[in-house]
Amino acid sequence: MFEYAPAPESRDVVGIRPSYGLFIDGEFVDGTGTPFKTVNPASEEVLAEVATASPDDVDRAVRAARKAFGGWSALPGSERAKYLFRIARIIQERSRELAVLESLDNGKPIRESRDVDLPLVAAHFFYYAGWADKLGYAGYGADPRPVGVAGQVIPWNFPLLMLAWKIAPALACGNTVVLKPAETTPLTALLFAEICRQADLPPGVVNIVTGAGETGAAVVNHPDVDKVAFTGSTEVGRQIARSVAGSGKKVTLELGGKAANIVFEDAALDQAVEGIVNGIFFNQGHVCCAGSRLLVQESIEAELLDALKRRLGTLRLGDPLDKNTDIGAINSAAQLARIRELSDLGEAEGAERWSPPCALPDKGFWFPPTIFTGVAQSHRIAREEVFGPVLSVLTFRTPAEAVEKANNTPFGLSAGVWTEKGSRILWMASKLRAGVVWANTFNRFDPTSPFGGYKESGYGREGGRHGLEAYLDV
Ligand code: TXE
Repeated sequence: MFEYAPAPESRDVVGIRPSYGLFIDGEFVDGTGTPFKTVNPASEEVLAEVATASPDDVDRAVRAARKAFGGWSALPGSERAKYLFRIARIIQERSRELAVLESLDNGKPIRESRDVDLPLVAAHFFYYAGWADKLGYAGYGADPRPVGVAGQVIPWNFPLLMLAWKIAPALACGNTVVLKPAETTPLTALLFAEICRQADLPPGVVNIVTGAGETGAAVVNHPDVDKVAFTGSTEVGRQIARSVAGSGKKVTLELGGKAANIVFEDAALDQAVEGIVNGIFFNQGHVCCAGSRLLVQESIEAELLDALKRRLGTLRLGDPLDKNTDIGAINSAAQLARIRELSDLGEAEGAERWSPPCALPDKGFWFPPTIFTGVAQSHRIAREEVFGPVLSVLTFRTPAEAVEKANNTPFGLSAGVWTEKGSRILWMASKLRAGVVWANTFNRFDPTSPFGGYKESGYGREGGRHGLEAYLDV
C-alpha cells in the first residue's frame, strides 16, 4: 500500500478561481447568502470560496428558467440536439481539466474520474442529444410535452455524472433547469456552467445555484418548479417527498442502497474477486449501488476471502492525482466520521474487522479498505449504508437462502450474481428485488440502461428511454 508514484496529474490544467458566484440566466452573479469554502479532501487545502444561493437567489434562478422555457421548449428537437451534441463535444475536449477538477474537489482517483466519470458524462449528453428529435418514438405518444422547470439536487459522490444524468434528459425533452450541486463538490458544476456558455446555450436554460441543504430545499419547494429530481440520502429524500406532497410536482428520488454481491461456488473466482473489489472499493465505496454486502457460498468462503485479502494488499491508497492510485480520499470530514462510527459499531456488535497493513497520510480524510467477517444480518453494518470502503461478508448455502438474505434490506437498488450457470443468473434476477442486477460484473453503467431503485432506494428511473419519462408530460 501507499507507494506514491512520482508523476501525479498536474493540477495546473485547471485554473481554479479564488471565488465563484452562482450561474443564473447565463451570467455568473453574486449570491446573497454567506459564502462557503470547498476543500480538497486529500489535503484539507481550501480550493475556493463559493457563493450560497439564498431563497431570493433561487427565486431569480427559477424565474430565469421559466423565462427561458418558452423558447427552449418551442425549438425543434433537432435544434435542441445540436446544443446537447455541442456540450458533449466540449466536455470531451475539456475532459482532462474536468477530471482533474473533479478529483481535486471530490477526492476520487484520477484514473476513475478520467476513465469512468468523464467518458460517461459525455456519453449521457450524446445519448440524450440523440433522443431530442425522436421523442415521438419514445413510446409516450406522438407529441409528448416537456414538464417545465426542473429543480434538481445532486450529491457529491459523482458530481459531474449526476449532473449529466439530470441535465441531459431534461434539456433533450425541452425542460429548463435549476440545479444545486452538493456543498462539498460544487466546482465541476460551475465549470459545466462555463461550458454551457461556450456552447452558446440560451441564457436561463441551465442555472446552477450553490449552497447547502437550505438552498436545495428552496429549489425543490419553489412553487414554480414543476419537476423535482433528487439523488442523495434516504432521509433527505423522505423530507423532500413529504414537503412536495400535494404540490402536483413530478418527483424522482434516487436514494441509498445496500447491495448484495452474491458469489456461488461455481463462479470464476479471480473474476469475482475483481468484481468484489470494484463493487465496494471503486470511488471509496461512495456509490449508492456499491456491493457493500458480500454473500459468499459457504463452501468457498475461506478460499475467496484469502484471494480477496491478497488482492486488497496490492491496492494503492493515496494522492488522487497520482495515476496509480486505486483508492482516494473520503469526500468530507463528516462522511469519514460516519464511516468510522459504523465501523466501530460493527466491531462492538461482534463482527471481525480486517484491513491490509497501511499507514494513512497525515493530512486529509482517509479510511483504509476494510472487510468485516462474521457479520450477522441484524448487525447495523449489514443493514445501513456505510457509503465508504467497508465490506460486510455473510454466507449462504442454497440459492434460495442467497435470495432471502439479499432481499433482507429496506433498500433495493442493485445486486450482483457470480456464477457460471446462465439459468441461475436468470432465476436470481427474477427473485432479487433490486432495480439493477449485474451478472459476472458489477458497477457497470451505460446511458442506454435505466437505473433506479425499489423500496427505500427511491422511485423513478434515470437513463435510457425510461429516463425520458420523468421529463415529459404524456
Ligand atoms: O446526503 P444529503 P449527505 C447517503 C450516504 C451518506 C448519507 C449522508 O449514506 O452517508 O447519505 O450524505 C442536499 N432539501 N448518500 O449528508 O444530505 C445536499 O445539499 C433539499 C447516498 O451528503 O442527502 C446535497 O446537495 N436538498 C447518495 C444533496 O442533498 C437537501 C449520495 C445530498 O445530500 C436537503 C449521497 C433538503 N432538506 C449520500 N438537505 C446516493 N443515493 O448516491 C440536503 N440537501
